[in-house]
Amino acid sequence: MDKLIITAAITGAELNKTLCPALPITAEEQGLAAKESVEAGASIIHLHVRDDQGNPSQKLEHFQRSVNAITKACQTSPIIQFSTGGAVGEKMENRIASLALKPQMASFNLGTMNFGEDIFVNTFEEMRALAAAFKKYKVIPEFEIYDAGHIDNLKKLIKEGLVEPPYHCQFVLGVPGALSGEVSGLVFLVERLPKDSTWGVAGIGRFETPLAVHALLMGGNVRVGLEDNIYYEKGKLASSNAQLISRITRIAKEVGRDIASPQEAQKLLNLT
Ligand code: KMH
Ligand code: ZN
Repeated sequence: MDKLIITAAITGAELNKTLCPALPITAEEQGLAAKESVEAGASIIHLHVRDDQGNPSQKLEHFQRSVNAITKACQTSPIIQFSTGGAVGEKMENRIASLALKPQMASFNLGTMNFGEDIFVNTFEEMRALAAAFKKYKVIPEFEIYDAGHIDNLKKLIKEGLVEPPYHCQFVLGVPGALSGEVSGLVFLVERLPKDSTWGVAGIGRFETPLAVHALLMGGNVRVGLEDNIYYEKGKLASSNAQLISRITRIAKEVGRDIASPQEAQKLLNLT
């Protein structure tokens, strides 16, 4: 099996410090969280950024200052993956705009869906515009798949010639309104991927750890972090992103799956 790529989803767009005191919000806090996450075994930082008030932002200046803080704090630079998902309700033109900073990777959401009580909008017209921006700025997409139909949407974009291999797919399972986080769902999704795909799983809430363990045994990759789950165990908040990552690193090593360094992850994902 290839080495395990761990992505740290350190901040997200839907949470705040009232819900999760350990959530990194400022660029400096994100720098420290990224450093600790990389030291704990993460090779990719999935990055959402905030404005000076702590609200979700897609502004280039806010991405740039977080990138600077992460680069400064980390001895070994992780792969920084921008979120083009942003917060629910953010306009697609603002979500696309951040790609102008040419991050190595960025997320690419593959469909419209219920997202809790909200609707997360990703129309085909918007996805085509997003695909064009990824090509223009030569950014490698990570395809976010929340439900089975999103794989069909990816196949449609491939057929239209808008995206090219390799396809790195992230199953985000357990969002209320999309596919739940049962293992049978994960197996079904993996079987339906286009060939030339690599994949990982991000289990939301209580699905985080069980899905991560199944994925690492199945040869997939893993995303964990406070964006996806704020609890270390039932009723006990996580103290940091690194705490969640360390658990996966420990389990992976126990079952003989080695952890990829950022440089090894670059090779595995064809980023170099
Ligand atoms: N905040 C969610 C609505 C992504 O980063 O691309 C979307 C999200 C996905 O977090
Ligand atoms: Zn995200």
